[in-house]
Amino acid sequence: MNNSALVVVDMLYDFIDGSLACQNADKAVQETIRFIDRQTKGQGGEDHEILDTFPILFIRDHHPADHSSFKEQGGIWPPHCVAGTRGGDIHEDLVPYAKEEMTFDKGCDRNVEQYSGFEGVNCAEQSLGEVLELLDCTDVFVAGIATEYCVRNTCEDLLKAGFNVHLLKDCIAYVDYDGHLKALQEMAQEGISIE
Ligand code: VGL
Ligand code: ZN
Repeated sequence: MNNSALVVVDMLYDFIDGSLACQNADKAVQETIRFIDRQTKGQGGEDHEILDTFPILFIRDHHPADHSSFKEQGGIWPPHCVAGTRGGDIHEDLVPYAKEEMTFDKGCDRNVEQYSGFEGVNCAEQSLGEVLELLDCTDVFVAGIATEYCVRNTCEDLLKAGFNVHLLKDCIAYVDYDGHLKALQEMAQEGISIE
């Protein structure tokens, strides 16, 4: 039997309307909600047991204020997703789906750039990969921001760990359109299913 889950990568305000606002971000958020509704609602639109039957895991870029990836520290990015600021918060339309123990933070160590969310950790110090294993997942759907960075690195780590990876192409946002297309093409060649 196939067990599916959804991983939502970095749908955080700094990547949507903040310091690192990405193209297609608003649409990606709304399409992600539509995808969730399709998985979790019956034909009549009635709510099923959303979170128990279809796990939704959230990744958060979650940096200290002096993270090494920031320009002032010699990195390449403007400051973004600083822990405790609005820029690091999950979009409000997705908050109803985000359980604390299903929320995984990455980039918390000032010295480490961590694009992949695979080793992000929840409030119980469990990693995303560990929780997907505990849930007996075989198939992981991925939505999020940004295609070329966190989405790609997370998808590749999931694939390496043996999951079937389904990247939802309407549910992702990007820094650069050409970079996005190139990343999609390369991921498809690697065995990630673009849907
Ligand atoms: C990301 C830039 C900087 C990402 C994180 O999650 O895609 N991009 N930090
Ligand atoms: Zn970051």
